[in-house]
Amino acid sequence: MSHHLLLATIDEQARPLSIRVLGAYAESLGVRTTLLVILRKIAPFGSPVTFSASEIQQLTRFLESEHVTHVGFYLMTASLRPYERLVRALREAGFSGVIMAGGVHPTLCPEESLVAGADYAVQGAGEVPLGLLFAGAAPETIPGLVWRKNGSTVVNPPTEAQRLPLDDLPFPIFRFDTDRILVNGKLQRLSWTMHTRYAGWNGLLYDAVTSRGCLYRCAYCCNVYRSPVRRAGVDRVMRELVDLRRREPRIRGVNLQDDSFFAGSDEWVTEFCARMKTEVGLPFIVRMIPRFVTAERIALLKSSGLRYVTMGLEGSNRINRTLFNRREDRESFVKAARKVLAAGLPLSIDYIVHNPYEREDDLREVATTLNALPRPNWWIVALSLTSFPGTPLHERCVRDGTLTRFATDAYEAMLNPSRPGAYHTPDFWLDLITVVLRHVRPELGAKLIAAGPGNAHATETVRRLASTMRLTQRLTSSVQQRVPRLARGISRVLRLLAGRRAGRIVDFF
Ligand code: B12
Ligand code: SF4
Repeated sequence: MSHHLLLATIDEQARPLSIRVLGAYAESLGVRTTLLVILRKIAPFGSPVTFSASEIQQLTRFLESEHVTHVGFYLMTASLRPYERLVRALREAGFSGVIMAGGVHPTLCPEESLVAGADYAVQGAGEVPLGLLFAGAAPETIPGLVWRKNGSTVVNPPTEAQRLPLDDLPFPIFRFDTDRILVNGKLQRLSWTMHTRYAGWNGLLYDAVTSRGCLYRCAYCCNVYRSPVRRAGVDRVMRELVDLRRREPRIRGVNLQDDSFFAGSDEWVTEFCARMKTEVGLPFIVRMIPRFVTAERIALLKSSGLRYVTMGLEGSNRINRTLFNRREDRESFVKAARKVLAAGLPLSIDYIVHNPYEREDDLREVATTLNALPRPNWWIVALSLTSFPGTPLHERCVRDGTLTRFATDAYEAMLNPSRPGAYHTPDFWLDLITVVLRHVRPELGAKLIAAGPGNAHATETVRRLASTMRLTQRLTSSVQQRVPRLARGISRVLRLLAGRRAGRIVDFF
């Protein structure tokens, strides 16, 4: 019987990069592959992701009618429990094919990822284990495979053999009307229209990875590939993007998802830039690591299409050093951020909030750091600290007994600060750092920071400014979705009004 592999993911957005990459490899082996995106909001504490009887029925019908022989799930930590429920339901509904999981969570926590009713889990890169499974290899010979033997769980250690040269991998699947999406209770074809509705950025950006691994070891991070970073040759990257342009001219840009794209050698970056401009001609986004930012690199990347940069500040110097194990500090961050902004590029800054280890001094330092940046071309993406099992941060929190002080939970409420009674960053600092500072002049910023939450007038000012600015953001993004062409103008007017208000307030201080 011929194989049919359904590769699935549970995600907030229809951007299934991992299964696109793995699915392309399965197809290159001659295995018919269909991708399935199960769209779900990240759950808040106490409201687990569940599946309705009708959803299970539609999935089971699909598995039957399309003769699916293997179901493979990509798992982040937060998808483990929903996956467990789904496996139970599919088995109860009579599905008898192979069920397995891979991805970041099985790599971090292999044993628990082999849930009841499933056959296998895979630790590390999935291409080689998947190929061996389809070739009928004995489980004990498959690197990274997690399987059962006489009722107990066996974890085969991952090996070097799993690390295929990135240049040899086929281009990720990127197609419409073949794959499926389960959204609003209905299993539907993943068409271009669905993609533009659910993929974020109106579906116009193509997610790509050119490397695996990261030079750093931040204590909260689940980067399972670590150092050394393995990178595809520029030629392989260009062929993928040129092919994309030919097959999908509706794509308007590339979102490079590499953890440390910017840490590539000067030669790699220079060749990438030259060929991106001449051969691909699409604008792109990258994540940057502050110490690797130089004015020359920024200029080079900008001239070849770089439009927008994401970079992490994450915490104060004390938090970065003593808790996060980050090698970057506020000096390296400000230096790099200024270079990005001086080049006229918008900068999105990741910052970690609701950290039970933070103190007032840390928050004041972060606010002061951000207040040193020229306005208005930057903003904060606030991420709630989540302690993921398998990370050094988690080990420390278990030792310290602090897990229940976290407002998030890796399994039940990943990045969603909803645990009752847990620690939250005080509103004054949260509003000032994540919303207000970038909209007000540095003099007002400095006054608010110096006044602090103990000053009733400063507290009221920050609260009022933050609520006006949040309303502005909500209005702009709602207009953006409905009438994209009007959004920029409306946003400018609203910002001007908010700015006037802030101007009146600075006079008051
Ligand atoms: C791109 C990316 C995204 C993309 C695409 C997601 C995806 N993976 O398809 C988007 C933007 C959607 C995304 C969103 C989020 N992400 Co994200 N993301 C990444 C990133 C940077 C790269 C993942 C990737 O595609 N790599 C390339 C592929 C080819 O490698 P891979 O994923 O490891 O897959 C290989 C193996 O794992 C295995 N494999 C994978 N699936 C399967 C399935 C089977 C059956 C088998 C056998 C093998 C197998 O084979 C693959 C090929 O070798 C990772 C960091 C990282 N380096 O992993 C974070 C990461 C996965 N994200 C993370 C998080 C927290 C999020 C968000 C919560 C972030 C946010 N702020 O909103 C959301 C949550 C989305 C949700 N579930 O609702 C965390 C997950 C932590 C955890 N323990 O769960 C990570 C690890 C970041 C980190 N450093 O901590 N993300
Ligand atoms: S720099 Fe980013 S990807 Fe690398 S270890 Fe730190 S958080 Fe993870």
